[in-house]
Amino acid sequence: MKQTIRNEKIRNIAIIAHVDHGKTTLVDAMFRQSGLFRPGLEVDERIMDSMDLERERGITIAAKNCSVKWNGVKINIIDTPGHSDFGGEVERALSMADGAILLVDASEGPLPQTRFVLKKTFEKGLKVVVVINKIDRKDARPEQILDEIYDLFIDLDADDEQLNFPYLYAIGRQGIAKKTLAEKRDDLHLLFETILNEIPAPEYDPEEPFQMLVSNLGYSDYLGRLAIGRIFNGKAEFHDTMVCINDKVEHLPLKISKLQVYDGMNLKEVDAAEPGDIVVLSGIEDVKIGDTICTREYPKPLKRITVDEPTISIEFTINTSPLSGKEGKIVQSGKIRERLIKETLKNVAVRLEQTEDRERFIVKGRGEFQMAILIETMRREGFELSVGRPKVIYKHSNGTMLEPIEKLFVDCDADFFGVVTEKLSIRKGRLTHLVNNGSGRVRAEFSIPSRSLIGYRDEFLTDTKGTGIINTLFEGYEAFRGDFPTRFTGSIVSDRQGNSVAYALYHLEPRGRLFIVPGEPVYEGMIIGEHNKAVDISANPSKEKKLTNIRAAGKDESIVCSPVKPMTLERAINFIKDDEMVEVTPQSIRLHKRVLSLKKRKNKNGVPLAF
Ligand SMILES: Nc1nc2c(ncn2[C@@H]2O[C@H](COP(=O)(O)OP(=O)(O)OP(=O)(O)O)[C@@H](O)[C@H]2O)c(=O)[nH]1
Ligand SMILES: [Mg+2]
Repeated sequence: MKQTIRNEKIRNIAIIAHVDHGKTTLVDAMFRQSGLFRPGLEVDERIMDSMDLERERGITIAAKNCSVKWNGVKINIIDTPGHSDFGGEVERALSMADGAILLVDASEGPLPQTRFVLKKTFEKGLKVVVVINKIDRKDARPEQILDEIYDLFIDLDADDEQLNFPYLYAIGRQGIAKKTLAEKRDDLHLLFETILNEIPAPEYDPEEPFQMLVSNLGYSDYLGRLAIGRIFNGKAEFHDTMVCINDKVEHLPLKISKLQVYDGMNLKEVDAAEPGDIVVLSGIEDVKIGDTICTREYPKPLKRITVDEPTISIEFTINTSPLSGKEGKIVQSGKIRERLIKETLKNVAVRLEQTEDRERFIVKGRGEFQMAILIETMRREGFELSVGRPKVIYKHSNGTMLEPIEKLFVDCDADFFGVVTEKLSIRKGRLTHLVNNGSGRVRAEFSIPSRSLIGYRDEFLTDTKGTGIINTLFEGYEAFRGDFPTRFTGSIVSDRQGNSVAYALYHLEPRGRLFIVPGEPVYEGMIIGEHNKAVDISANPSKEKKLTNIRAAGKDESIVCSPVKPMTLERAINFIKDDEMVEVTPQSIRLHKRVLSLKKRKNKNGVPLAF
């Protein structure tokens, strides 16, 4: 029998939870208490959320590695995002870990993404430590939440050992973890000790040569491509020659030009790395997530990382509007293609499909928010492009069309529940569970097509006056439930190029909701507003008032246009219909018809052609 050993000097953990349950904040506290910052040093909050968009939105988008030391043991931590669109990041992070810290908000309890991440952890057979977090919340109900967590474990078919999970109560923001609620504690020592005692140290076979699974990629101007992953067996040293086994089982030779390990949130260069550690290795350009790096003599690939299939696709094209090239630096299709390929290398949940048209790409992912973040990142990098409406990915089986279905969890005031149910049933949602305990709030569960939820979140917030909460969980594919209109309104479309003027916009206001303010450039086919009625109308937003020399007393209008809610990228991609697109540049977000010319959009009877 093979003898394996554990490297007791290391622990590898992923921190997982539903969105906002306090993962990144807990990592801050772990940093502070493991002596990473010198006392009195001013440190930003949520230090691991280092990307600009993460800081702006207050959420984690990409999983990131770091490490802390406790009692001579190095704990490699992977902070993961909680938003369901970034679920692929969690799956990738778990491939580096031996255990997970599952955070659950002491008031909200286990939510859909808690279930998703816990299920993934069970599939990987990883040990779980439960932390009931934010027990300082006024509405905290930690004991009840513990019961709910048990129920969730049972629901996910946990075995007896898994059901006997270790748990702690915590206030991550204050850096406190304790075993019982009554206990007085003011630090996280118990959390560190629980990690050391409960999470198994990485196991390896001393007979096996070096094997590393590439779980992430990085890039450095000096070193080029960086392969990030865990060493499953063996040791690696600076200058060693190895091979990288890719998805086609080709062996690509490489020489390790630098080896680094995580030290706090930084990287530290080392001469050699041990089995079980997470390393950043340079020396190979052509490496992909899922590849194995191993020795030339005993090349044995590890199991590749698999993640759930994408369910949403979105079309990217070059910007073809008359204003193209004026605001962005990067406009060519080749550059867009290159950038999208780079994204698929880094982000395992994103796929790229090339179409016959060289200027058109189909990007597939987990949700429209993930797509919006990608587009936003690209526009900040100087790209100009056009994108279509997110579409769900259908499948076919035995002649039936199948579509992705989600579980939708609604929590809202009973007063608003009527309008919510009405809207969801138009969208082919089916109520599957309802709890109305008379407290004034209703909790309900619906089974609903994923396509129905594209753009629904905003509407739900409006319908519940911002007080409702919705969460979704991907359930699987089911038979197509039939069509329904995505939008009940039409578009107000500019019929010419020019600049918008207050006079014209003021007179268009009664027709619907405008997206532009006076003085903005417009072009034929550009959508300048939402029409109240279900059809599109053409308008001239640059029409000036005719000057007359007779002034009727009191008739002179001093025109003040109503304020316009600025169009965000997410709203724009959710608003457009299939025959419309969003033009994205570093400075602007404009909506337009796919066919810009009014003449071409209409057939000879003057009726707009269905696209
Ligand atoms: N009351 C209370 N609030 C907390 C605590 N820990 C974190 N928060 C707050 O919860 C919010 C979310 O915290 P994050 O650490 O960003 O949560 P996260 O789980 O990393 O979120 P995602 O990565 O986006 O899924 C922030 O406003 C924190 O200040 C806590 O112990 N108590
Ligand atoms: Mg976070």
